[in-house]
Amino acid sequence: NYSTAAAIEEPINPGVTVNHTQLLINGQFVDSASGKTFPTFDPRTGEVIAHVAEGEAEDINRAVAAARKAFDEGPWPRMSAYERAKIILRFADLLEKHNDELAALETWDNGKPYEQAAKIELPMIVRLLRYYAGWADKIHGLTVPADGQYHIQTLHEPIGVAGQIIPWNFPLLMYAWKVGPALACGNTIVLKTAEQTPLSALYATKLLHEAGVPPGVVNVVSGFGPTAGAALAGHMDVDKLAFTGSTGTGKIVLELAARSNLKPVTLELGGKSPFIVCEDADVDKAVELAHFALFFNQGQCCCAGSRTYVHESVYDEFVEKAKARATIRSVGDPFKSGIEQGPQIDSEQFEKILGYIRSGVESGATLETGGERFGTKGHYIQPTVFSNVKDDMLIAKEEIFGPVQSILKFKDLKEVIQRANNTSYGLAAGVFTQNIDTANTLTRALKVGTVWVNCFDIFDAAIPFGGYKMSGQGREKGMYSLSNYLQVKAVVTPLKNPAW
Ligand code: TXE
Repeated sequence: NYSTAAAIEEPINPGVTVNHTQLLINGQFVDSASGKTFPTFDPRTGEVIAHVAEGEAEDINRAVAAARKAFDEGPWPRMSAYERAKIILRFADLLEKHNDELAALETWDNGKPYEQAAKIELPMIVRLLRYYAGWADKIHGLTVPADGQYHIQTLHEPIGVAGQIIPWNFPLLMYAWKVGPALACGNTIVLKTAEQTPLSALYATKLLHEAGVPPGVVNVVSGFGPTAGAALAGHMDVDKLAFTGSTGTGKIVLELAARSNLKPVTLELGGKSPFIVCEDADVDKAVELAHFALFFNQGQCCCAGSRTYVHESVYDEFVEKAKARATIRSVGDPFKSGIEQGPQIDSEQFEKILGYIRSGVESGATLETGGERFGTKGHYIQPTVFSNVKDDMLIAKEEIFGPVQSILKFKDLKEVIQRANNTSYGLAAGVFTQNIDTANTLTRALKVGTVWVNCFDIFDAAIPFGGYKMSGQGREKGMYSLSNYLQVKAVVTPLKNPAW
C-alpha cells in the first residue's frame, strides 16, 4: 500500500549478472555489424542495466541467411520429429533448472514482481515448451478421397524461415509462444526482441543451444522496431511473420510483409476487453477477479479487463469494494516478497498512462483512488480506479496499458452486449454470473477470441489465443498455432490398378 513508498528508494539487488548482450546468430554471440549498442534500463530506477548489441538491417540479413542455410541444408527440418522433440524437452528442462536466474533477469529488465516471474510465468513457459515438444511427432497429413482414380495425400511441411517480433510485457512468455510451435514443426527462426527487454531471450537461447539445437535454427536479434523489426517484416527471404504488439505497428508489419514477398502474417495486437459483472454475481468474488483482470502485470496485458461493466443493482457496492481493494494493492520493489505491483516498463508508457488518467479526470469520470505516480523514482504508478466512466471517454475506448480500472454501469444484457462489442478490438472478455443462461448468451454474443467465465487470464498451453477484429489475425497456443508454421502440400498419384 502507499505507506510502502519508502521501500522503493533503495532498490533490491537482483542477485543475477547479465552475461549475454550480443546478438545470437548462427549459434554464436556476435557484435552488431555497425558495432553499435543501446542501453536497457531498470524500470525501478531508470538506470542502465547493460548495453546490448544493436541489430539493424544488416544483422537481420546475417541472421536470415543463417536461418535459411539451417533450413535448406541443416539437420533440423530433416531429423526425425522425435529427435526434435527431445531437444525441445531438454530445453524445457534447462529453463526449469535456471528458473530463478531467468526470473530475476526478467524482473530486472521488465519490472514485474519476481514471484510472478518465478512461480507463474517460468513454469508456464516450461509447460508450453513441453506441450509443443509433444506435438512434434504427431504432425502429419491426411489421405483424401476424391473423384477419379487417384491416390491423394497431404504432406504437412515446415514453412521455412519464421520471422518473429515480440513485445516487452511478457518477454520470455512471448518468446516461448513464438518459438515453441515453430520449432515443433521443424522451422528455423529469426526473433527480434523488444528494445525494452532484450536480456532473457538471449539467456534462454543460449540454453536452447546447450540443449542441442543446431546453429542457425534460432537466431536472436536485439534492436529497434523501425530498423531491425521492419527489416525482418519486409525481408524477401523470410517465409512467415508472427508479430505481437500494438495495433498500429501490426498494420505496419502487415504492409511490409505484403509489399515484400507476401509472407503470411499472424498478429496478436491490442485490446479493450470488457469484464461484465451481472446482477446475480457474488460481489466480493467479482471485485477480486475484476481487480486481477485489470491490474495483473501492472496492467500491461493485451487482454486486460479494462472496461469493467457492472450491473446497476450491484454497482455502488462494487465501486466501494473495488476502490478498497485497489487501495491495499501492494506496490513496491518487484524483488520484494509479497509485492503485487512493480513499476511500468519505461518513461514513455509511464507518461502515456498518466496522460490517460488526466484525460479521465477532465472528461468527468470520478477518480475513486490513485491517479498519481507512486514514490519519487522509477516508473511506479498508484493503482487507480475510476467510476462513472462513460463509453465515449478516451479511458473507455483506448488501450491504457497501465494500472487504471474504469468502471461503467449497465442495466440489461442486451445493452451490455451492444456496448461491449462497440469497439474495434476483440481480444477477450470476462463474464461474471451464476446463471448458466446468462453465461451462454454472453459467450455467444461477444465478438472476442477468448471468453473467461467466472475466471480470467487462464493461459494453459492448449488453449488457443488471438483476436477478432483489430485485435489480430490467427491464433497462438494450442494445436491452432501449428498451422501458422506449416505448409500443406497435396500429392496426387494415379492409381494404376484401381479395381484390385
Ligand atoms: O508497441 P510496438 P510499443 C500496446 C500498448 C502499448 C502500445 C505501445 O497499448 O502502450 O502498444 O507499445 C516492434 N516494424 N502493446 O511501442 O511498437 C518493437 O520493436 C517492425 C500491446 O512497445 O507494437 C517491439 O519488438 N517492428 C501489446 C514490438 O514491435 C516494429 C504488447 C512491439 O512494439 C516496428 C506491447 C516496425 N516499424 C504493446 N515498430 C500486446 N498485444 O500485448 C515497433 N516494432
